[in-house]
Amino acid sequence: MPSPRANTLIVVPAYNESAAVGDVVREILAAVPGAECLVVDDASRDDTAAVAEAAGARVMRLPVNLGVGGAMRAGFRWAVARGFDVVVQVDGDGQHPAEGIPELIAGLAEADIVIGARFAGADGAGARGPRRIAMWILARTISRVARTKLTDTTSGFKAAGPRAVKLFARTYPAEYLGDTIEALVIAARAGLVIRQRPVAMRDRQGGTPSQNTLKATLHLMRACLALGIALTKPRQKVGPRAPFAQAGAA
Ligand SMILES: Nc1nc2c(ncn2[C@@H]2O[C@H](COP(=O)(O)OP(=O)(O)OP(=O)(O)O)[C@@H](O)[C@H]2O)c(=O)[nH]1
Ligand SMILES: [Mg+2]
Repeated sequence: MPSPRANTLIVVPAYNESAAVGDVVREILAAVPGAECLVVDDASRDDTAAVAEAAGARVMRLPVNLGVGGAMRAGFRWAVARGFDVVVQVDGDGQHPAEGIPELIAGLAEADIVIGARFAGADGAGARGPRRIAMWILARTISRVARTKLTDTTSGFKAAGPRAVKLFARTYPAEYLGDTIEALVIAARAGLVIRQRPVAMRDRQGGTPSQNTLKATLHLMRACLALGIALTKPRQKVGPRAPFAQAGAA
């Protein structure tokens, strides 16, 4: 009998994550038995690919660095080509505890995309100044477009059901910041149902942070600009939502 998770692919975009990615893969395979884990190694300069493979992941090595969006699009295409209809995105630095994955997958019973949202401060409550304003603009605008309250729109911890997987294999934005903001806008404007579930997140478990506070603030301000541009693009078409009984079996 096939495992209940046999059609679930966990995709880990990874760039120079050899310090953490091994534990990340082992934790995923233990938390979601039957699922397959694909690490998309985005032309890392360390041995991310070898470490991930040794931990039990399938590994796709990109010859040039495409960024998280390009890596995720490659992951979604890989998923569609092999018949996976659920894709969960998990960071390679250990910030997303794998025990939260079944909860996100369970949420796909009512939604096409389930975002793992950090509890506090995600909508700007704990931040100050321009950072807070940028987070507030993102949360408000995307909530309106998605017709649901979303507080953590830049979260990289997300589950995509069958309609979203097909849409994203075609259109997942590879542009700068596209992997979070624009992907949600494309999905919402195509009529997909987006929901969030609260999840715990940890500190990065090794490797080097990609951003300091100033960079993170600039990143959020650019995200607001990217949001404006995403809203001007044509809408994508997707088919009707089919019942998705398997996802409920957590
Ligand atoms: N494919 C790909 N993945 C990347 C790239 N840069 C970062 N990542 C991965 O994307 C995920 C999130 O990146 P992080 O650097 O952890 O970003 P963050 O969580 O916002 O910030 P910190 O953890 O504080 O550094 C991790 O799994 C990274 O390895 C890239 O250029 N390409
Ligand atoms: Mg991180």
